[in-house]
Amino acid sequence: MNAKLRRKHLLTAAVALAGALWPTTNRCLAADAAGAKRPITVGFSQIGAESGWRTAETKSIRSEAAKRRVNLKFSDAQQKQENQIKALGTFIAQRVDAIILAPVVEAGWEPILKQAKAAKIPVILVDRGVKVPDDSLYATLIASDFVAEGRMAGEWLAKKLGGKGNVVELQGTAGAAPAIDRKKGFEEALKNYPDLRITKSQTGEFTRAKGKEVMEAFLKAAQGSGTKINAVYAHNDDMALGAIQAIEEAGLKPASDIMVVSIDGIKPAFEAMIAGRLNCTVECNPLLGPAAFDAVEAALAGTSLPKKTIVKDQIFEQAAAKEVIGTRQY
Ligand code: GYE
Repeated sequence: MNAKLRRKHLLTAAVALAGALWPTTNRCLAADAAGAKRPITVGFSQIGAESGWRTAETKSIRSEAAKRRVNLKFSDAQQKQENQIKALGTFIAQRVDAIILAPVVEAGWEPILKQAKAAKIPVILVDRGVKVPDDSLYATLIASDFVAEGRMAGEWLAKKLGGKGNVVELQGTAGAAPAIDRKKGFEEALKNYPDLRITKSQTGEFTRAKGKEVMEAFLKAAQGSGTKINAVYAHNDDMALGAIQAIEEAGLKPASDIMVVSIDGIKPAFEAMIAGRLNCTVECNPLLGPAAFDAVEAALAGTSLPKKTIVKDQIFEQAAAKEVIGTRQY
């Protein structure tokens, strides 16, 4: 090898070593010479677009990423955990700086989260929690207290029905934290009212179409057996809106013949309350973008984060809908 070629090889090796020691992606939002923030890359694994809530969450994360000049890699899992696991694998292979994950179900995350941890990529959980034996597998969880939401809905309904009646329940996605916890909270509230019972309970997968379909089946069964349905409790507004349609198509009046209470507080729910078709909604705030990227920045800066940040929610009744709708952001 001549001297020129040897010099070239040495230079290539030096560049490769420097690249390994100082990766080109920044591990924090450091300021450059002009004082501007240098961009980081964040992978966001979203569940899908099953509800108005979900769309609002996606929008909030996308717009906050743009505002902070974060390079966002967005992946839509179309409700499938396997797609989310694949997306996380790709993010890890691409050596993103951080991952934001909205996990569709609670179970089954340990192996992929271990891979992220081994690659030193912090994972920020938004909106839904996971069940893992070691909570160091994620940096933090930013979510509402779904048990409290279910309890609020249950207490409200119990009062409205004077502690008596038959309730049918439309559950969210099977195995999802909000479906498990909203059921739990609602049942807890009903424990104090032995004459108020859940007579039917089935998943409506958090969608309008499935909510309608399941409610149609509930109404048919009730007609067949002669049992009256006094109320519907839906784990989200979209399923409630589907159920309302089914009730109307069956010739009944939603919100008076059959009470309807749900969770999320999206604008269409407020419109339905104003139109007298829905009785009550418990808010669940989807505008998680700012908090999610605050957490990303803190994790990359090595600041310790609380394991859980609870987003505060409140309940809205039909009577207040008109006054409040103008202030709703989603
Ligand atoms: O309530 C529902 C959505 O995970 C809190 O998912 C979220 C839930 C929300 O599809 O509408």
